[in-house]
Amino acid sequence: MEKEEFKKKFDEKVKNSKNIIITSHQGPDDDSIGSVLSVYYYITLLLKQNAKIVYFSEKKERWKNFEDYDKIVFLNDIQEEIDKADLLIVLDVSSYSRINKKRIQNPPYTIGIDHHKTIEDDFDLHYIEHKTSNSELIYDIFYSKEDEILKQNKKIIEALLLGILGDTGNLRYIDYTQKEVLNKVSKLIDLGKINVDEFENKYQKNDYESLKLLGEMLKNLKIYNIGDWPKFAVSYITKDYIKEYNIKQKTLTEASAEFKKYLKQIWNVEWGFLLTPRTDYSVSVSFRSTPKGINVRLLSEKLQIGGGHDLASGATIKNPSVEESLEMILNFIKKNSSKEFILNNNLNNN
Ligand SMILES: [Mn+2]
Repeated sequence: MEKEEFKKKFDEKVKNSKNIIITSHQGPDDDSIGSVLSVYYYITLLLKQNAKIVYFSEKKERWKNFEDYDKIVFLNDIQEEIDKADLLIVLDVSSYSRINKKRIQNPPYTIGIDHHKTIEDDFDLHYIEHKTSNSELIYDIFYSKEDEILKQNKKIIEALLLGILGDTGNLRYIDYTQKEVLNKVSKLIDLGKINVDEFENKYQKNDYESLKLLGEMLKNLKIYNIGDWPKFAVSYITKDYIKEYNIKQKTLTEASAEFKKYLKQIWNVEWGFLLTPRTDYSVSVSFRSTPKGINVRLLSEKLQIGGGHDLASGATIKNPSVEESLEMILNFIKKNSSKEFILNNNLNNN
């Protein structure tokens, strides 16, 4: 379906609906929040209809400086809201099971906009196109010809930028086939008179505790050189440390996300992993690799602890001890050759 045809049907459906719910995947990221807000603005400001944004998720502080973030309702179960709706709009995901605790039952007419390759459910009206972000796609469909509206409503520009910058890692993960996103960002920051540094400072923040914990991860960082394996980096946080400093799960998640970037940023080190304790007496392992490193999906599969992508995988070891879990992985590496794990540009990153 063409963009224009989709937009026409979308407008028509919205105008004929009384109770519209907008949602996205649980555990929202910047693109998810940018998507729901920018579609909410399209419906309320341009189509002059009412809509409600609901999430099955916990509310995060991160977006508190965005206008209308406080209008988003975060619930432990959104089925009841969906039962009342006659139109459901699902953004940045195409699945009835990833938007609620349990799979949505008896959904009303559903419209989806998604930039991902994996489509779990076919919605009644669906627009799918592979773009850097769902927010870029929303700009293409609803706002590319609305310069005046954007100029008058900086909050729409900020929602779109939030999503685009989020899924492109502040425009770092763009390849030449996606170069047109730069023109769109250029136009958006011009229309909104945006100072990018100032804008990013609205929400790209860490808690003090998370940075202190990141410091502990960096302190524990070690480089290993074993057999024929490419050099690798390892760090960990022990259960004792978590207990002693009363580290919250949220802090651990935030610090881990920040630390994982460093695993790929050391000269001559192409892969690595981070071990952290879980609350359920197991240990979580996050593997990262560069294309010159090893297939970390295969490694976690061979260790029989997890899976994921070739360059990023995750695992759970059913042992409460971080130290013993590390020993287990190191023993496997010592006993096995790296041969079958070395990446030969046969990457599969879907
Ligand atoms: Mn996205």
